[in-house]
Amino acid sequence: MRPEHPARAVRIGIGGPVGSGKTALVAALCRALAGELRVAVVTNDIYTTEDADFLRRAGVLPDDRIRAVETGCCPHTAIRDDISANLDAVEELEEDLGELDLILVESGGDNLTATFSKGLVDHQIFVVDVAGGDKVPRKGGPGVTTADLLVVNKTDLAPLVGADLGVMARDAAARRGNLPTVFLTLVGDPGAEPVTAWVRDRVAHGVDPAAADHAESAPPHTHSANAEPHGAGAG
Ligand SMILES: Nc1nc2c(ncn2[C@@H]2O[C@H](COP(=O)(O)OP(=O)(O)O)[C@@H](O)[C@H]2O)c(=O)[nH]1
Ligand SMILES: [Mg+2]
Repeated sequence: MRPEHPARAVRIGIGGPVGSGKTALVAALCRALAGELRVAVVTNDIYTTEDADFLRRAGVLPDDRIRAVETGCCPHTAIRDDISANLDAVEELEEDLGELDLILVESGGDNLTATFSKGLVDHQIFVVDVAGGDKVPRKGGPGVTTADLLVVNKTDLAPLVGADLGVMARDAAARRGNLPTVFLTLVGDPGAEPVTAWVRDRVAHGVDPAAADHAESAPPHTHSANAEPHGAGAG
């Protein structure tokens, strides 16, 4: 399963609105994969270390494999515009722990416009949930339209909130072309089987050497003047 000569760990970003289930998905992935891969996690919150604390309490990984970045700003700024704090956290994990196979970076909860810089992660998962209404995939935005994997979580709640999964599947397909979408319930599928399989596959393919170079040459310390002043969240 492990690539023979990993240049560095595969980095996967997990973004999406507050409360959609990003931390719960990170926990599920750690539980499912920690026995077969060397996994570490970076969490992002605005003013707290809430998500890292949750993961540590849940015991999904040893404490030293979980790092918290306190963004102090809109979450998307820290994953897209000024990624230096996140890059530092990722690199510190690799320095302290030695070779790793997979680093998951959870964004602070944000709106539908948030995406990760390619200088920070190799692949991105965008998590929405059915409780936000079945209109969410139709509304589009870069998270929904361009993420490498779209996860529509909390399908167990669909009957309770009147969300039509067929509509969500149709709209997601229309927005995303050939990019994959999976429907998930972490209540019914605590191992997040389809997402775990997708992540396992990404790790098996390893890091594209060009992407590794790109990450090293990316200008992480620039602070975008046009960062959008909205969308703050703590999830
Ligand atoms: N019913 C249901 N609740 C879920 C599911 N996934 C996550 N949750 C709950 O949704 C809430 C928010 O999840 P969390 O992972 O903190 O969301 P985040 O803000 O995106 O990191 C928590 O209470 C989770 O237990 C799911 O599939 N079904
Ligand atoms: Mg969270």
